[in-house]
Amino acid sequence: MLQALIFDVDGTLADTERDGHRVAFNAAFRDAGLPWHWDVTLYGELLAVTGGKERMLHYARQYAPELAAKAGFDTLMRKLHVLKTEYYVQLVHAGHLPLRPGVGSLLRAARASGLRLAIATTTSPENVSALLRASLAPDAESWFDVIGAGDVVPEKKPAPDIYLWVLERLGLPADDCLAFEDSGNGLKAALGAGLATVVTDGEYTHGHDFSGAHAVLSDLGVPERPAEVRRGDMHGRCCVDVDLLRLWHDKIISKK
Ligand code: XBP
Ligand code: MG
Repeated sequence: MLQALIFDVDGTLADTERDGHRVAFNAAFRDAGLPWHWDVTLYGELLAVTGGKERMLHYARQYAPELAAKAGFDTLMRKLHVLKTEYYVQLVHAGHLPLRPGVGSLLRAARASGLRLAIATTTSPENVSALLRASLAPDAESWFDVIGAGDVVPEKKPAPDIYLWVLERLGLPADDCLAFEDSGNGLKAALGAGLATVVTDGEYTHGHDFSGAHAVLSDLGVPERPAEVRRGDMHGRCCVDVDLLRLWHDKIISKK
């Protein structure tokens, strides 16, 4: 029986990358006096590397190899990431990163129907707390039984580690849950943990390989603007509500 919904954060709960994380990275680079600037296009390419620290290291090795090779570079990256996270949290608290369509209503309805909620994300815990408080509700962190974020696991997405970490702490088998993702890396991670997954793609992930997803939608949909079904057993447009998720889950399990 469906017992829990597990949500990715960046790109799934909210469109946080282009106008959130990317802006925060550039502000940190500026403060550090680094001549680095990640424009919208370059950032879309760098998103192939999950984890902000890992993304900066990847960029430095490619564009500033002499700096990356210097002693103390790792310490510089960690300090830079702390600064970036401060800027990102400020952006979130300023209300610049609203939830995607249908996310708030689905979370509230799921909670009211007794479904458990969890988060499995590559982003840093501070970012999750800030987004839930600013964009969902001041007490929203307590809505989630488990929040798995950032460095709590050695391997980030597309490795399944964060989803396995969350399932273990939920005390549930993957078959009793559904995952929600926005990217190819995230889908791989969820599938790797045995989770049936609903994808809502975005500007940076449209066109990713979503093989294995139960459904691929433009977003979760709202009555005044139902979501576009890009792939799945529905045609046209839909709004993802608890009843539909239970129907999908029953279909998935019956095919096992
Ligand atoms: C997206 C990520 C994160 C963010 C930046 O995470 O890969 O690294 O881009 O956040 P998800 P940090 O889609 O799994 O939510 O700088 O805190 O890593
Ligand atoms: Mg994501």
